[in-house]
Parts: sequence; C-alpha cells; structure tokens
Amino acid sequence: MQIDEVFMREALELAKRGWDKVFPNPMVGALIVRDGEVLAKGWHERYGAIHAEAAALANCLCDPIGATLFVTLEPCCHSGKGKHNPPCTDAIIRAGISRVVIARVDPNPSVAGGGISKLRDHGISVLTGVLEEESARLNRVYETLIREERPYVHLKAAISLDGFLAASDGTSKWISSAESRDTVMHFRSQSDGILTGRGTLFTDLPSLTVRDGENKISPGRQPARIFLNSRGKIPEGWQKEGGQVHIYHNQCCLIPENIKSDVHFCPVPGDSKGLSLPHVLSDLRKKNIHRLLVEGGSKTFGSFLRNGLWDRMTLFVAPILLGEGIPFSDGLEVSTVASKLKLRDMTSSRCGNDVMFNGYREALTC
Ligand code: AOF
Ligand code: ZN
Repeated sequence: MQIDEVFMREALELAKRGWDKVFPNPMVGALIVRDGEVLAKGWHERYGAIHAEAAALANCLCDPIGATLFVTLEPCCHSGKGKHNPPCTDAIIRAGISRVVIARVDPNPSVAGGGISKLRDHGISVLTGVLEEESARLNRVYETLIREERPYVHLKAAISLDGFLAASDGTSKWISSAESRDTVMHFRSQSDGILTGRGTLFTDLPSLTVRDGENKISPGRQPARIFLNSRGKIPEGWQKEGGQVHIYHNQCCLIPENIKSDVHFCPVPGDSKGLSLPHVLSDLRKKNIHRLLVEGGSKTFGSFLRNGLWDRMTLFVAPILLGEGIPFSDGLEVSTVASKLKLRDMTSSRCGNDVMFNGYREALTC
C-alpha cells in the first residue's frame, strides 16, 4: 500500500504538468511500473490531446506485459474527441497490463465506474482510492463542472480587520496592499470570467481587467466581465476596454445605443432577493466560463454564500479598523452558531501588510 502511494504521488506530480492547459478536462497523470521500476510516464498535456494512460503506453519503450499502471483518474471506457482518444481501457487491456491502481473514480457519467468494471471483466486486478482526496482536489474545477454542472466559483474580497468591505460612505479604495492586488491580478488571469454586482459596478466603476505592474491592460486573453444587475444598466463613463461584457438582468431595459453592440444582455429569472444564481451559473457554463472569480459587493457575496454556490474563498485582511461600514456578506441568514458556514483546508499567508486567508467550501466530494 505504502509503495502504491509513492508511485501515485509521482503520477499526481505528472498530472500537474497539465495545469491551465487542459481545462475544462481533468489533469491526469499515469505511470507504468514493473518490479519497482518505472517503465514509462504520461500525462494529459493539453485540452484535446491524448489521455495520460495512452501517453504512458505510447512512451513505453518495452513491452509492458504484466506491469502495473498507476493513474490518477479512472481510465475512460468511451470514445472521446475523435480518433485521437479511443477508450483507454481498450489500450490497457491490449497492452497486457495486469494491475491498475487508480486514485479517483471518474465522476463523468460516461465513465463513472464503467472503466473499472471493464478492466475487471478482462481479469485485470484494480485498486481504487489511492490518494483519492489529492486527485479530487487537484481537479476541483473539473469535479465542479461535472458534478454540479456549474463553473467553479472563487469568492475574493479585501476586508478590514473588523470585517468590512467598505466604509459607511461606500469607499473601499484601497483597503488592501499593492501585494494583495498583485495576487488578485494573478487570480484574474487564471479565471475565465470575473463577476460583480450592481452596487460595485456603480460605486467603484471597476475595470475587471488583468493588468501588468504598470497598471496597463495585459496583452492576450482577458476574462469576461459579468455583472448581476436586475435593471441591466451600465453607468455613464464606464470604460469598456477589456474582456467581453455580460449583463444578467430580469427587467426590460433601455439599453443606450452606444454600448448595445459589445455588451451581451442575458435575461434570467429573479425575485425580490435578486437574480437566480443557478440560472446565471448554468448560462455561464454554456458560455465556456469554467472558472469564475467573484469580486462582490456584500449582496453578491451574500447571495452566493446563501445559495451554497461557491467553492473557494480568499479574504485579504488589512490591518485597519473601520468601526462600521459595509459587511463582507449581506443576507447570509445565519441566525445561530449551529447553522454557521464552515470552510475547510484553511491556510493563511502574508501579502504585504495584509494576511491572506484561503479556504474551501466544507461540503466537498471526498
Ligand atoms: C482527459 N485526459 O488523461 C483522461 C481523461 O474530451 P475527451 O475526449 O478527451 O474526454 C474527456 C474525458 O475523458 C474526461 O471527462 C474524463 O472522463 C476522461 N478521462 N480525460 O482529458 C485524460 N484520462
Ligand atoms: Zn482515456
């Protein structure tokens, strides 16, 4: 068992090489081992490329008959993107692999245990659950897309030590340090979309762009900019340079002529508490927004938290007190400690003068 974990850890390291290149597919690593010797390695290199198991088999210079395959996700038993990705189970059976060690059963309904059954039906010994949690955590985005059918939601805020997003007059620039803002730029660059609410749009006129150290808009891909704004309005003078703009609304709105063309208006249902987040998220997923960074507003954070529609939270806590002001979240509806909302895998680190806290939603997959 111990030795299985050692090889699986190496397979997980290989999987990580696909970081940022394979979305929305999973990062997967594989290792072929015989008599304690690694015969070949493989990983999923980029979206649409051959799968990790197929890559390891292709990289194996000797006949892998009787060897063990370590793989961080259950091998697929379906035909994927065209002829490049026939089922990995078939290739494993054909190669004469006698044992397969798997970290995580694939949550994809087209696989979901089917790969394991097929291997066992062909007399291959299969062990699952070796470093399962590590594999699930590595593929948090993939797990969320498949299991919850929505984008991975990362809530990010800068708050005062006494928990306020802004002072009572609404001012919030600049609560956090320059170092924290650089980290936010990194988060933005790793997102497909950045979302905020009407309050923030009108108060801060945020650009929601990825910018370099000199505050110039970075060349290359810019994340989409998404606003929850039931009346579908954009403030006068809001600058438009940056990623695509999507405004979710639920009222007929008069759209100013000059901005009509490069802004997408997306109607969704809503009620007195706001727009329906499940509708917004499902629509964003259809638009290939897989990683969503939410830069609230209090109301926006409240509604993601109340609905349990979030995965990760990063709070930059600045060494300042505001006494009173706009709280981090509005309308979370926790009336007693018993119904508190808990985070897991909490870490803290210094970011300039601030402390960055990072945690994940308690209810995770394994
Ligand atoms: C990957 N890489 O190494 C493995 C995957 O889009 P396709 O055709 O490549 O198929 C994607 C599915 O294949 C994915 O959702 C998962 O179920 C399975 N395994 N996918 O992208 C890999 N092993
Ligand atoms: Zn496969």
